[in-house]
Amino acid sequence: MKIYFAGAIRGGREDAEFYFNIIHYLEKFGVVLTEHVGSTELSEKGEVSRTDNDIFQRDLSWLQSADVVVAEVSTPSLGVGYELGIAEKLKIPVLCLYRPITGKRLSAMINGNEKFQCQAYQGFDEAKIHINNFLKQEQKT
Ligand code: 6K6
Repeated sequence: MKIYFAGAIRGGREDAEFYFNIIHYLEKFGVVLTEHVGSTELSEKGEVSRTDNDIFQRDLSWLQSADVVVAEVSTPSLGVGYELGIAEKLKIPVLCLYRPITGKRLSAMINGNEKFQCQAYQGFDEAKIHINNFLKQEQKT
């Protein structure tokens, strides 16, 4: 199974450790195409050796080849929102994980989209349950 993981980069790297743990867990189920998104060494500046156009072209072709998309959407990100819109149009199943934070609400364009499975979680164990349920469903289809 090819898994496209989406998480904020220029949107902010506060949650990089969550991404890292989720990606590590997803690797039990298949290949995570976007493993670098979880790198705790990368800053909001991102990879310096690639142009933005290289990144865009590469990520878009990975997204087109993905069987499922798992996104961590607690930190709002234009790039992640764009990827989710494309995934919907490509009919790729999407799981959006987020941690409810007082005073912040997930965008209605994500939470209100019935094509996406949006699941709140508090800790990593809860995130794993949502991932298990989502991937179990997708493995059956
Ligand atoms: C790699 C690691 C950190 O920074 C980089 C270089 N930049 C990117 N590399 C790979 N994918 C990227 C990069 N910048 C954005 N993306 C894609 O958009 C990822 O797949 C993320 O899911 C999403 C993040 O978008 P922003 O708007 O938060 O940057």
